[in-house]
Amino acid sequence: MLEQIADKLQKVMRYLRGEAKITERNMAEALRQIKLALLEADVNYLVVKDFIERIRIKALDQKVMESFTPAQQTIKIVRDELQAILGGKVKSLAFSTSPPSIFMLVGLQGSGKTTTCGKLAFYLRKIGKRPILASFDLKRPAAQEQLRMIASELNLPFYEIKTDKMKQPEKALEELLLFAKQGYFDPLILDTAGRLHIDEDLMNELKMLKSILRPDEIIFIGDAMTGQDAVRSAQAFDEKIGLTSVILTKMDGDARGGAALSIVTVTGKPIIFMGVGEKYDQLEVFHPDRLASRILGMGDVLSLIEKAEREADLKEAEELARRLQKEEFTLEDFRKQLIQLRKMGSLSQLLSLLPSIGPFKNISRLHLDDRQLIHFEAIINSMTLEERQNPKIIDGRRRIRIARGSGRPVHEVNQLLRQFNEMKKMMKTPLFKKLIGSAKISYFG
Ligand SMILES: Nc1nc2c(ncn2[C@@H]2O[C@H](COP(=O)(O)OP(=O)(O)O)[C@@H](O)[C@H]2O)c(=O)[nH]1
Ligand SMILES: [Mg+2]
Repeated sequence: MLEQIADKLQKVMRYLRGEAKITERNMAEALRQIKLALLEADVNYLVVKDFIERIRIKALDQKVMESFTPAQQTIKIVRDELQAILGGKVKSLAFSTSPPSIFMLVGLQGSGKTTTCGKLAFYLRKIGKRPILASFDLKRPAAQEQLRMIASELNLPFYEIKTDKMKQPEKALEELLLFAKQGYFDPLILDTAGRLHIDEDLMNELKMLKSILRPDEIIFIGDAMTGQDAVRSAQAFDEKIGLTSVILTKMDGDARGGAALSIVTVTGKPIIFMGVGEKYDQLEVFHPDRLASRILGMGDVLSLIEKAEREADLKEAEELARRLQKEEFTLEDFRKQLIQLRKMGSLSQLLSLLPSIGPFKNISRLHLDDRQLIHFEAIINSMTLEERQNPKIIDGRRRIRIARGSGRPVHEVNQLLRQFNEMKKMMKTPLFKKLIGSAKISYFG
């Protein structure tokens, strides 16, 4: 996610760090590079222009230039401005004081509306709400089927609007509202029709839905992978029906970042969530501050801690924290840790949240993918207890035996031992301890 833009901007930040003084000259060079990076990332031209100008003014302020750490301060300015164009603060959904709240999802076909309806309901139920799903499509009443299947997969309530009822939309929607109200559901999440292109027909249908339902949120679902096209269609939807917020999907495939970095400024609507994969739990609250830090390689430790808090097996986390403090981390712990990491979701996704500096510099070299984790587990399972406690004794002969036992090649055994040592180093850092520790505190505190 956003690797391309992150790569380029981090290069500029390294350039700035290398300069002893910030002068108009090296500042101009840095700004030129930032501008190029943003334009290559397909960020809206006007957004780029404003962004660069604001940084120029702030960074060339006397106080910054004469300070002891001009580069650091400039980087902070870039970070803050990046956060600003991503929307500044986290925005929450607007729930109604007289339930059910109504959230209507709109967008072009294929943008991820139906999937996101499911993800959103799944997320809201997790935080204690009682969502209900429904779908309205005059042209293709059968479109409901997809949402019904998602609902049944996730065990979420779904209200079916019978095809013949679609002919009297007002009546059908009133019945739907009554059902939601009487069942104390909140919110009602409504999936709507999509087209490949914006057309009058669709807009009229959505306008009708809006005037009957008076939704609390009209959320534009934009496919981040389509870059400025997503921004343009958001604009068009906003002009025709009026939007309250945006969810960007397929951020997992969006290396450039053009949509995320433009859509808030261009439409004036906040991004509230982002989709980061096809699975139903791959919807994340959109944190402009954390994302800005992540793009600049400052890491997103808070997200990581939250993830650890949510998913980790906390008893084991505590035990691990204890062992880390005593520095007796063994391969057996590593094996448990691997199992835990697998529970926490895709490891590469997790590792990408760590800052790419200091002890974590080589993290991308670790190349741990989820299948490899399973292989590693198999290898460790083939070791004796003694070998797990004291990996130093694992010589060439033992490596061959372990490889045979686990059905993995010897070089993979070597790789595992190497990565174990790297991991051991990494785990001794205060940051990692804090991470493990926070999981402990939230559970035992
Ligand atoms: N990788 C990825 N795929 C997504 C995401 N959200 C949706 N999709 C996929 O996008 C495709 C279209 O989604 P769908 O919900 O049917 O779009 P709709 O036509 O707007 O209702 C499906 O294959 C989804 O699995 C996401 O955040 N990441
Ligand atoms: Mg759909």
